[in-house]
Amino acid sequence: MSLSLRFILPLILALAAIAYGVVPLVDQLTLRWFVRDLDIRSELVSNSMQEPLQEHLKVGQKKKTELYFARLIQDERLFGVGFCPEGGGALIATKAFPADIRCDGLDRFVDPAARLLRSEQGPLHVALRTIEQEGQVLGKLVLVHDMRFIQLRSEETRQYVFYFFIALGLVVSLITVVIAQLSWRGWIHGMRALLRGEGLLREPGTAAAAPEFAPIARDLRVLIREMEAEYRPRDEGQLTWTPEALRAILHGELRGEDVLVVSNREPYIHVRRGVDIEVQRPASGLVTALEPIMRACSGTWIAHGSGSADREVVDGNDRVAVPPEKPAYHIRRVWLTQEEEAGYYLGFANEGLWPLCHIAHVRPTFRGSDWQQYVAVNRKFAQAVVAEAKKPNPIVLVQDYHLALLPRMIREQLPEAIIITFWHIPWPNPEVFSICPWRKDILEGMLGSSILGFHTQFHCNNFVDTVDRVLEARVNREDFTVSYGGKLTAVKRYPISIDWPPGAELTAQSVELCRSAVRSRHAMGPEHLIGVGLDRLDYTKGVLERFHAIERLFELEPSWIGRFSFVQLAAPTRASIGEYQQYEAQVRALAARINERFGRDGYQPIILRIENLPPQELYAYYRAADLCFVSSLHDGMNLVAKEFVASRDDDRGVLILSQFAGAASEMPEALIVNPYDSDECAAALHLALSMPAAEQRDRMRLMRGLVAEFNVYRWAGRMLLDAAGMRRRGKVQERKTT
Ligand code: ADQ
Repeated sequence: MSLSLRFILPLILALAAIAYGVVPLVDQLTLRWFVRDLDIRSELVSNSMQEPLQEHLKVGQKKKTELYFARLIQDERLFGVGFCPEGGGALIATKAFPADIRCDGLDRFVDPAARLLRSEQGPLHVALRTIEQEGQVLGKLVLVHDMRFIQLRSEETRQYVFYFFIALGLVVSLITVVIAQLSWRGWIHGMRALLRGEGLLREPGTAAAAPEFAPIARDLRVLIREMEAEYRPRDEGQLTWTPEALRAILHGELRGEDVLVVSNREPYIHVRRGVDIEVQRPASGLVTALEPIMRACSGTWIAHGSGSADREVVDGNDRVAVPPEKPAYHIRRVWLTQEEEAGYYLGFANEGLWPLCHIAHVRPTFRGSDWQQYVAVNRKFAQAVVAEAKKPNPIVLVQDYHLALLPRMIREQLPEAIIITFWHIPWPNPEVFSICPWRKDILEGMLGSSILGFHTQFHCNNFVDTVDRVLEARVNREDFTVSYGGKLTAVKRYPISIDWPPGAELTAQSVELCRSAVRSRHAMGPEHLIGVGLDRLDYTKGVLERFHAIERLFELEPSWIGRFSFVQLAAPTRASIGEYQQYEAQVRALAARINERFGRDGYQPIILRIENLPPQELYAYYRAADLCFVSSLHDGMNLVAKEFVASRDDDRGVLILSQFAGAASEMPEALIVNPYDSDECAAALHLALSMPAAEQRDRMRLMRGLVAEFNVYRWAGRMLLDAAGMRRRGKVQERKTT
């Protein structure tokens, strides 16, 4: 309202000013018209008087002439009539005839400008007419018209004109205000739509901004890009990623979201020990990263119930609350028969997909029966996800190559879910992947995901190339998205990492104590140098190549014999698979041969411990070591490299790292080697053993900085932030279509 007033008042004032300017003009104009009318009228009156006046004058009846004149001036506009006889006779005139019109001064009225006379009685119009008879001039007739009526009319006109302009002003103002209001509403509506993102996103099938908003939409897009660019470094560089930061994301960005994690391995395993039930927590980076999410959002973790007492502790819905000491979320256990486990886990996942994805020269085995179990178990997991989802649009975090078909199966039943699949192992090139008889099904299964994550950009590239080769999909290499069957999947890099800082219990014992404990355990002297290797006993980890490199070191630099030992801690894994049994045998045999060749009384060059060790013990080895050797033939990331770096708060120790581990792209300060090249590896071992403390410190500090910043909470946090972004974009889309 006030807006309207502010708008109308100036308009009315402006129009009033115009009116005041216009009125004098109208006055002048009407006066000119009236004078012309009076001239014509005088002409008419004088013409009509010609004959009666001649008659009256002929008989010389002055009286009759005066009476005749008096009758004439009954016309209200005629003020006076006079006659000046030719030859200087006395004026014959009506009573109120103006005194300043005299017969001897009539010539001044010949000029049209002088016909207007301002007398005491007001403005008068004076017209002269010569009266003749038969060619003889009888005298001059003087007709005086009263012009006061003109004044009155002019005033009236002035009023009308003024009111007209005021009314015009009001009407124009109202129309303007109505149009302005309508346009304003339209503009605000368009602007709000724009701010909600409508017309901003350039996605196929979405409406563009109205043309008049195009420049603003363009500016907004630039602004958003700048803000995003500003936000990312802040978020990635300055935010310290901790379990609390993860929780904050969940409470801020994903408040109220239903979060489900699905993995083959469960975060807590219940194992029967006699009459007691023991709770085991598998040492896994994945559990470390995802547990804070589960705790913060009270989500559900769906996993294979593999513990001997798992069935005993679940409720009627196969659920158990964990952690046992302070329950915060649920594990929903999926039960598998022995056949299912053999076909799905050992068979298709670990004899098929695992060697297929790792270039370790172990031939993948694909059996139709394994595949059937793989499909059936993935379906079982999908059913569990659907049953556990509290909303139709949960955020589901699917883990690893055991569950490649799951994303699509979930998508079919929960089309609105945000599914983030993380592939923990490498992705091979299209030629290698094409070996798989079910390559199409696997890719289709994975493309049910909203986001598909790999450790490195190289693996993302391989995946996109494979899709391009195998499926009729639309691949966008600019933003790394794949569009298949009308659904879009973003392929992104999320390098996994470890908890930072490592738990206090892991670094509680000083490096010196750790070193002396390891030396005394393995009967080493006080100056003895220690190398460690720490892996699941898997052929992809390059344990044989590592031992060959140690043998080569002793050949090339025999001075290290007796002064350096390598401790290999190997966790048994997939022991029922023939390939793994053979590998273990080869590792044992090679270690024995090298020990035979270079060992001597009380000195063992390679110490091989094939057993599962608790994290404290692993960290004691990391801290005691002078070097850690990671020689994977192919590895998604390799957490051992990061754990070693995290354990060295003394800034000492050298990391030798395979160029084929994902970690190599993140830690160039390590001594990067080709594990197939035993000479190069031997040289790296020699360099590491002789590296000055200052160089060790410089390299270690850089690597520790990286692991601190790019820790596992960031890995999970980035995925969740992207899921939140996707959800926001989904909401914008929803608004657009409603
Ligand atoms: P893994 O192939 O298992 O993981 P890795 O990342 O090195 O490989 O993790 C091994 C884990 O096992 C480490 O946490 C280590 O401490 C532990 N470990 C090793 N020896 C052990 C022993 N003797 N006793 C107990 N624990 C032992 C897969 C991919 C990797 C990827 C991870 C995470 O193959 O490339 O880095 O997932 O995504």
